[in-house]
Amino acid sequence: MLDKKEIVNKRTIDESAKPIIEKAIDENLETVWDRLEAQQPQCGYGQLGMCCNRCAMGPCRIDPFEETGPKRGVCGADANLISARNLLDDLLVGAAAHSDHGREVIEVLLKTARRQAQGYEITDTEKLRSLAQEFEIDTSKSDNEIAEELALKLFEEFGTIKNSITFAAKRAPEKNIELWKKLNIFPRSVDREIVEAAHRIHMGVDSSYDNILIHALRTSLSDGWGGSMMATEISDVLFGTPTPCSSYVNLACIKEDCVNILLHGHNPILSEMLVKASEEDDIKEMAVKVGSQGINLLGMCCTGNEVLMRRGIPIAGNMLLQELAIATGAIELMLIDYQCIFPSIAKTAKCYHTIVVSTSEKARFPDAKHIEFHPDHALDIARDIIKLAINNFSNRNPNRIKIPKEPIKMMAGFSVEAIKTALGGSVTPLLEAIKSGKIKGVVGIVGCNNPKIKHDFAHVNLTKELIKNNILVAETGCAAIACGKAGLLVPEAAELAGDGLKEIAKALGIPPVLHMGSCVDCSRILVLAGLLAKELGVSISDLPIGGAAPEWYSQKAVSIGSYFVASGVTTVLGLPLKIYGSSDVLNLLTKDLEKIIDAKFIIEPDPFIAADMLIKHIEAKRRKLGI
Ligand code: SF4
Ligand code: MSK
Repeated sequence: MLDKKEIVNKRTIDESAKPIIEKAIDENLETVWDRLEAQQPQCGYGQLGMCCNRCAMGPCRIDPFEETGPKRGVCGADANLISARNLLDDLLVGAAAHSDHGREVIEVLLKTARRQAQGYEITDTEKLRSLAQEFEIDTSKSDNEIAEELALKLFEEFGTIKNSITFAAKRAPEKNIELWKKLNIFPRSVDREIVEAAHRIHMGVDSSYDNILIHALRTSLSDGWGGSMMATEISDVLFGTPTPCSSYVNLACIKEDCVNILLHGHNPILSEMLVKASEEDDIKEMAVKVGSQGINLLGMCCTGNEVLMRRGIPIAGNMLLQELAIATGAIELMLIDYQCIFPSIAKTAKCYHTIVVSTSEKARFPDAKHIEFHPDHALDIARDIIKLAINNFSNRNPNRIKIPKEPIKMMAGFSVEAIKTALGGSVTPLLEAIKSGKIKGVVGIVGCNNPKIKHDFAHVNLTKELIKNNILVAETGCAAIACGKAGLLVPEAAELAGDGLKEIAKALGIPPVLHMGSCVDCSRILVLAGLLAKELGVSISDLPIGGAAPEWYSQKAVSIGSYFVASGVTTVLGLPLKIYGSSDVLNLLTKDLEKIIDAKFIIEPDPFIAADMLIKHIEAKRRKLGI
């Protein structure tokens, strides 16, 4: 039997989380780690991807090891097919989640252009105009006219008329496009690929596992170069393209003397309005009148990353900290939009005074107060939500408040544009540094937390190993928050890097680990890779780069990992895909794919071994390029 300290140390490496995990244990608060424990042993068939619940003849399961066990489902599907269909099912959900988020941002752009959205404006007109050029829109028009036409054209990226995703056609290197066309995986449109994926996995449609997996690559490309990229770009147009900013991270960002409002989920469209409303004088006065020192807005997960990147709003933590933030007893209100929010979060909040406010019509949560977001009166909604938080300040129980001590400084805001600016206007100096060997390569570390892995352990150790070996790391999502908490997102962290990377980071005054944004902002990593490859005249797969999702949990991460691989970026997953029941599917994704697309998945939970594999991969790519 482990004692409390041992339990805490087994769960996380985050020093700000440890005292709150202890508090949760003392207060008998159920958290994600308790629920994981209660689920043990988890279903072996499920872990191997060998159960199918797709139709009413099932559920069926395949026993890949027992000689006498069933080898086909009732319909005749074998282990390969069941596993591939399950994987595509996961992936299409992830691609849909990113892309539906993108669509909502475009809807706000359209309403903003038509002056039907309260509180919104076009902030980055330069990006608006450069996107207009990509979409062949006459730029002599007014900003609002351009924005309206652009929004309507972007909606077509979801439909079936154009048959080609514009960003993929215009931003990917020629060699990638040629290969995608040859393999018939060039993405045609966002909705088409996702709906077709859902169609293919119906019983009696696509019954060839490799054909299903090929379509999985196409679906993921429609996310990375489509839905996610649109979400990123249009959020930049509306709220500003990020530039480097300093802020703070971890649970110590919660302030005992302030009204604390936590912004959790993924879509910045309402949270941006909360930031705006929180700066209004009457709102500030109201917060002081209830005895607080003011309003303290805090981010969590990727809504947090969005407002961190653009507004420097401090971020309280990543996915596994959502319950712990509430357990500090000092959160007046948690605003949730969608994705990565525990369905039980409002039940957790009931143990404290925290009000959880759900805002999306498509994401209701039991026990949460629902205040539905509509862009036409977004600012009024934001004001009402803040007032609700202010009025809840007096309901705190001071005896139950515990906030850890030290917030950690961090830098964020490294959009591709900001990276280019830091380099003097183009990516050429980065390429020169790569060619000279001062920077050996670049790895994108992305994705979530998962209670099956010690919280933040894999993110932080993989990152440290890579920078030590002169590999620049670009991060998004919960990975970036993990490394922020570990003190790796400050220029001083250059001291932990190898000599070459240290020299460059110091000269530019940047961290050796660049925070590039939220999950949808993995598209920024694609854009950067595309620019580097185009400048060298090669395919993305020729570059000395890699990807990793060391602690992933989400279907969105399946899609991200797949569009990295489909774009030519070999990617390490720290948790296995559910494909181990089928050696053919496993071989295809982790071996044979390399012959087809010059990139593959690597499954490796140990961050030190994963780092070694990525370093070797990068060295091999360098040798092939002759650098
Ligand atoms: Fe079983 Fe086939 Fe139905 Fe899946 S689709 S549940 S394997 S009968
Ligand atoms: S929030 S998808 S846990 S990164 Fe984007 Fe974090 Fe993964 Fe959600």
